[in-house]
Amino acid sequence: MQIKSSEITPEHIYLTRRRFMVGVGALVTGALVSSCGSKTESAPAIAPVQAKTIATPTPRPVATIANPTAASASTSEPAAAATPYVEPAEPFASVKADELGDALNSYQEITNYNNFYEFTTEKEGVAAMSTNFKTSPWTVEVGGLVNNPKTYDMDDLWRKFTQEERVYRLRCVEAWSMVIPWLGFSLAALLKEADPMSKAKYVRFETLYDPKQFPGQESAWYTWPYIEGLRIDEAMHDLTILSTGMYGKRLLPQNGAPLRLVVPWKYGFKCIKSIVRIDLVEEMPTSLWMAAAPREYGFYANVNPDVPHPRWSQSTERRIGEWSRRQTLPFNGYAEQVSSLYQGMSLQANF
Ligand SMILES: Nc1nc2c(c(=O)[nH]1)N[C@H]1C(S)=C(S)[C@@H](COP(=O)(O)O)O[C@H]1N2
Ligand SMILES: [Mo]
Repeated sequence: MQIKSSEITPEHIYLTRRRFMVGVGALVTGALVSSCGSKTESAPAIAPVQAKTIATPTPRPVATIANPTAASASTSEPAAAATPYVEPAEPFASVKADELGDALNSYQEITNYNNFYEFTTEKEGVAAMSTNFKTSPWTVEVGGLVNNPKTYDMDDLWRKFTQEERVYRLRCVEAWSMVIPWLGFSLAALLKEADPMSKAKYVRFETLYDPKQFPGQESAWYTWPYIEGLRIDEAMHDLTILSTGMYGKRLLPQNGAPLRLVVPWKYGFKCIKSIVRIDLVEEMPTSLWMAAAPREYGFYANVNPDVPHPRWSQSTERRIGEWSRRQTLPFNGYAEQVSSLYQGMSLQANF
């Protein structure tokens, strides 16, 4: 698909076409939607859970988009424009490719090839090792330099923030990549609610620390828990989301359930999984990878074909499921949206 750059809006970038809300209001809306018999070709073949008894093969109650062309940026959109979220029985995405025309990776691929060192360093072993990981109850504490600190449980987050489908490329620093249809909400919306103080300059994220569930946390090679950070303007950028799901389903443990960060223009290790704390801070946080190997992993970690990792080139990558390598794109293909964040900064020095 060719889009003139003048026509590119954030909406075109991640192809958001579906928005969801949950809760009582949503369930009522769901009933209305189904009784109207609205359906679209691209809608998931799913029915609201509580409507099971009346659900017949046709017509299927669906999560339609109120008005795809009028859909606007996530943070200002009233929740009322969203459709009810109902977890589909089968993985579902409303598009088949990203905005560059690259096909989505399969649900199978995305859930069976993972980096999650709290479980194991074996990518193909994470899925099996994480099946019993306890994601409920789960709370996320938002605090630090904010006027409105708050502890959310996952229901609060699902209910309060409109969930959107966002198709992004994920580029691991190890030079492989995937195209993933995430479900999630704008981090900016959460941060606005927290109301950062003016001296807050960075956002610091922390993964659960629980060696009983995370055997990898017994390893002394790393400083647990996993920590990541963003500059506050990076955190507020429209492309940055907290993900709650993937392919229309709630996140599985191997992908960072119940809540993980997704910052598509940075290497995958910035996308911290299974988050329990989000703090606004004054100083640049030291991430687990910065602490482990400061010469190899910097704070910024912007995808950059021209800045090699000390031990390998970053100019090409292997898309999972493909044989030949592809060129790596500056900022993972999101340069137009994010390069202004780094104006006047050396991308070599700030790797
Ligand atoms: N807590 C935690 N978050 C993490 C990691 C990890 O080991 N622990 N690995 C990172 C790396 S290196 C990558 S590439 C992505 C992989 O995400 P995926 O398994 O969902 O594809 O998660 C990132 N987030
Ligand atoms: Mo990675």
